[in-house]
Amino acid sequence: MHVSHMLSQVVELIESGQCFAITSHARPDGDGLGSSLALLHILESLGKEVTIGMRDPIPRAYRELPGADRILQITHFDKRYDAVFVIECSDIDRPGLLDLDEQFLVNIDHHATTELFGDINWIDSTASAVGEMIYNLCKALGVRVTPAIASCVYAAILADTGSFQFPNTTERTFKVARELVAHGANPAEIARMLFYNQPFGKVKLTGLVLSTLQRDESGRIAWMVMTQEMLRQAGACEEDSEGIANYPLSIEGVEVVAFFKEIAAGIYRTSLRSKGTINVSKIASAFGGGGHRNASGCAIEGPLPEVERRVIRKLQEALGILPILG
Ligand SMILES: [Mn+2]
Repeated sequence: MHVSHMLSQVVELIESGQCFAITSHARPDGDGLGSSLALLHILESLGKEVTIGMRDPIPRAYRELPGADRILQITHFDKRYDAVFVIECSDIDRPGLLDLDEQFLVNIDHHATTELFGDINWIDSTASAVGEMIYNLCKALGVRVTPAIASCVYAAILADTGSFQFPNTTERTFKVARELVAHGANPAEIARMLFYNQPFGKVKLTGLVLSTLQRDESGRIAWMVMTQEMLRQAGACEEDSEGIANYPLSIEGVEVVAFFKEIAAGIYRTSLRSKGTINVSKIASAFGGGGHRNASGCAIEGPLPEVERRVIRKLQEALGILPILG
């Protein structure tokens, strides 16, 4: 179905309904949060009643976004809405909320691989972020782009394009960003909020984790480890490990990074990041996880040396460094 047709279905639904809810995926990120909050402001400026709820707490970097204090931490929605907007979720389980399938669902995502679990599915894989889609929705509804809407959408795009560095950054991304700034988004202020606002313990933790950095003989695979002891030593929490996995991608020649995080004794949540052609979601799937081409994750049990060996072996196979074992 054509994208503009799906958009007009969403517009009609919003115009005819009164009572809506919004959610995004568990462990929400910049696009999920920025897009959800922008949609909250858009719906409220049309006089709709809106509840916004997510399973997990809001990461510190996003708590200053306009409306962030409105996000409820919930396990389920306790009434029926005219529709629940599910933002940036690959399937109906991603929000981690109970009984979601009993609601009328609007699935809004920019990943072509998303499952069509909604009663309405609006998927636009040409959008750099769901934020860009929400901005189009705002215009389609004839809602004035307020500074709050502009700031939330800008934050979503800034997060999902890696500050306009990733391949999803297009001419249209800059066009939208320019319009958002014209409508009151402040790039320096939003960058400060997202990137220059770190807790002391997070930067200390980064140092401890980076001290474990290794690479394989090819120089194309780098990996590092975080232990519970490091969290204690740095005075950090697990949320503070977000983003550390990207650091080794800055190394010349490194194409893929594995970051092994001890989440309990003998269990390692493993984040995979890539900057080349290797699709790390396939590697994560092989270990029962998932994600995207350039960022994925899985949880693996075992003693650390064995976990490291298994993952690095798979990465070496994927890069053609080692033959694939049968
Ligand atoms: Mn996104």
